[in-house]
Amino acid sequence: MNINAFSLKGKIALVTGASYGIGFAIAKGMAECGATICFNDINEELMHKGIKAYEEAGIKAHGYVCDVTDEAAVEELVKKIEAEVGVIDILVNNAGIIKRIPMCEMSAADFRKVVDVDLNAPFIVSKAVIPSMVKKGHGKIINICSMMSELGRETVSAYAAAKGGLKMLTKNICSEFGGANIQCNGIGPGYIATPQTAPLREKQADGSRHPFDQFIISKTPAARWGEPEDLVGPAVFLASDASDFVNGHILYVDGGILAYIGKQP
Ligand code: NAP
Ligand code: GCO
Repeated sequence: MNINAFSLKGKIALVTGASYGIGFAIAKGMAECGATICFNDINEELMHKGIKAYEEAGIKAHGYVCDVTDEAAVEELVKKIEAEVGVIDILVNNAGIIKRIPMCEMSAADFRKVVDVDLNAPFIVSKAVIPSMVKKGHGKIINICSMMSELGRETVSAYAAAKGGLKMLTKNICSEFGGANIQCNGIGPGYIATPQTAPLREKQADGSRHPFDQFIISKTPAARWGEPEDLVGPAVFLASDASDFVNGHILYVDGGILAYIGKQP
């Protein structure tokens, strides 16, 4: 086994929405394995905060302001990266939003917004980077899916529909571009402690854990929330030569949630 198969030395990675949270952790880990990091945020101030955070970690990241739902802006972003940094070898479609609203109270506009960011945008960004990957003769695309690519729950109809679609988009990119030596896989994080899930972990007035927090602990064999760092090893694997024959796979990094009926109350 050539241990260098896990190295990302000489590779250029674009991680979308990676000023903080899961995207930041994945990008930082990829940089520590040798990759050059490009990332975007929709918000300029947060992008600059992200640059600073990478610098504090000893990483010279290339930051860009771009709304991943805006096809023209994404095409411009990819052209800029190719001119300033080089052809993208690894794309991580990480940027995402969630709206937790009971379905019959959710507007169609809200539903469309979630699908736009969580499903349409990974299509848009993948479509922008694939032609150069084909020309280069290789590429890695990693879509950040979710438990909701497999399971539903109340109030997250748009998010589950989008993440379910993202699972199938992953399989379709695999099918359409596997012959060009492009591997497209997904990572399905469990419940990870980031700003996106902060409302589900807020301490109660009496200092007790949030009911949902307690629920997730009971549904996770690891009996803990995941940390963004728990996703780094799987992401590096899927970005590296070590996974060249892994394609169309959703790698769930969930502490065992999908395998477990849940602790008896
Ligand atoms: P987060 O803390 O909410 O961060 C999301 C990032 O995406 C932010 O940097 C945000 O930028 C960016 N973003 C949102 N809309 C964008 C747009 N239109 N264009 C560009 N950037 C945009 O989320 P997270 O928890 O790190 O999650 C990252 C990914 O993992 C998401 O796809 C999420 O669905 C998925 N995921 C999360 C969990 C979890 O438990 N946390 C589990 C499974 C999957 P701004 O801050 O400027 O809005
Ligand atoms: C929710 C959570 C989840 C996580 C994640 C689980 O409200 O249920 O936000 O959706 O974000 O997607 O994998």
